[in-house]
Amino acid sequence: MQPIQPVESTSSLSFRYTAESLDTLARDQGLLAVINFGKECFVDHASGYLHCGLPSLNDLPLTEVWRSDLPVRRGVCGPCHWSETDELLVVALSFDETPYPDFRMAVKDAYQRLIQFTFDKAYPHIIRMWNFIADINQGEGDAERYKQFCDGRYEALLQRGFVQEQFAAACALGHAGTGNIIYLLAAKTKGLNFKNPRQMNAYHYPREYGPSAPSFARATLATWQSQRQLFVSGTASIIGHQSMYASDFDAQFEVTCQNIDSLLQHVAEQLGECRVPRMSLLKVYLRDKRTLDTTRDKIDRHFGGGVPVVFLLGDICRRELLIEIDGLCVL
Ligand code: 3EB
Repeated sequence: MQPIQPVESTSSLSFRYTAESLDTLARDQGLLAVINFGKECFVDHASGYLHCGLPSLNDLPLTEVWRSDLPVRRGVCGPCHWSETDELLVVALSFDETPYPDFRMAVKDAYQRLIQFTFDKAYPHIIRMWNFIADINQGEGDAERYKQFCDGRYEALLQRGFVQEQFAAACALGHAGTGNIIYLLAAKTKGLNFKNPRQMNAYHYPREYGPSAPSFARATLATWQSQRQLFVSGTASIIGHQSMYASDFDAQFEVTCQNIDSLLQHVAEQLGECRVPRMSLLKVYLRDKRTLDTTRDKIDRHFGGGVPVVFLLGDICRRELLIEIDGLCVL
């Protein structure tokens, strides 16, 4: 009798939160990205490590690590730090707006460079965009920095020929420090974008939210050689286009979780899956660190206790929103 062969599974892309030292991590040949939590917001030009500007509220100092079992190449190209396998590309840049006439122009230039790079490297399909922005709620009316950010991102995407249906999953959070960082995950093959049945597509938000509606999808499914991964966008207490329960944290938490549930159910239906998938990795953004203790319990109760989660202190892009959750779902 032949012995049963163990099933070798090659991971195209995996994510974990770890307390390992950066020196230990650096020895991994398959490293695609290292994301540090903390007040600093920049791409470290020496190591390529990303610093997102949002302090973690977890007990252990965690770092986020992306890796692949496939051969990884990495490099620097102007302001862009990148890493790639044969099927995917990670590209990051940090920027300072001082040389630009306004924040919108700085964001537009950053996005143009990032998109150009994905085209040049022939990974034209954006799967997920992460945006960490200084003082995201600063400025009044259309001059609010988040609205300027939406303008700049939209103009760059439009100029490079993207249409609404191609906008990928994203998150956009603010921090109290200086600097802005954007990083993208892009692929050789197209992702599949999803709407949330409880929410209006963000790119259809009415004019009251700013001159350019936010350019993102509620979730994007990436199909890699070895697995399918659903990237769930930042999700908050918004029904339709309206923020719900402006000053009630507990109610916002409930609406946020219901929104994620309805998204996952919708995705399962669309894909013909008989079971609704569960979240595999979570990020919880809190505007006020005093809500941490209650949130920990609520997260365990809603998503189950075993899901890796980081709690980050950050500003959600609408002033009245107190919590946002995003994450990954391995299908
Ligand atoms: C919302 O649903 C909440 O502008 O990239 C969530 C995810 C939000 C992404 C973005 C904004 C973004 O409108 C905010």
